[in-house]
Amino acid sequence: DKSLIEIGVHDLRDHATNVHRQVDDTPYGGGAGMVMMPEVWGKAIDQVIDKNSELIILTPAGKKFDQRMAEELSTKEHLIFACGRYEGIDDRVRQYYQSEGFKVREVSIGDYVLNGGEVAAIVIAEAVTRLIPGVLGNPESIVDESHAEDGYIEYPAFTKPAEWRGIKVPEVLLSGNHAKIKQWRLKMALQRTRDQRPDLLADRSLSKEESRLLQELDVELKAKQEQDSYN
Ligand code: 6GU
Repeated sequence: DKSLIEIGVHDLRDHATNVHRQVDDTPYGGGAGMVMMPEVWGKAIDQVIDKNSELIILTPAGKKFDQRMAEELSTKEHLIFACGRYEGIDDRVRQYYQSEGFKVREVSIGDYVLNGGEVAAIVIAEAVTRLIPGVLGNPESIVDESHAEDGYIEYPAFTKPAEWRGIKVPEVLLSGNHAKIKQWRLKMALQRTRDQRPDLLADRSLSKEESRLLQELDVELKAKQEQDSYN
């Protein structure tokens, strides 16, 4: 509506070179599966590429997409997503556009296998476009979210009512004590990160307060385990 972004979708088969509209063929060297033909991809890409374009080849063999990459991509003028199917795209497509001076990257959205790169392209498009100024309603929520600069998972959120199906909102959030609330949120963020994403904590140094909060959590966990062993 605001013309902040423009997205086009293209059918690879429109660029097929034979009557069967074939886009894949058997792999040189043998083996299972089919490989996408370079000539078909070349014709398709040539039709949309210009000097501002960067080519992104979606493949489970690519570099893993993350928020950093989303931020970088959000500054680019034009992205072409080439969605691979089958056993992937003939590698000469990557080689050719690289040799022509284009930035080409192979990107994966995670360690699992999809049938094709189409859904991955949609995932990346959503993560990237929401970072473009003017796309998101409230720019502040960009800074405060999970995977923002601080590298922790976000703290849990609550809204009204203060009690729902017998479960109360943590008292501190109703206290109006903003320093206490900030500290509680950091503690919850640390706890969640340690429980769900220990990999995020592994390679970073903690501040004094963060170490203290984690120790507090350890003590609370031990106390809870003792309690549970009685019950
Ligand atoms: Cl980009 N493509 C496919 N086929 N599988 C994936 C992927 C991409 N990212 C994760 N798994």
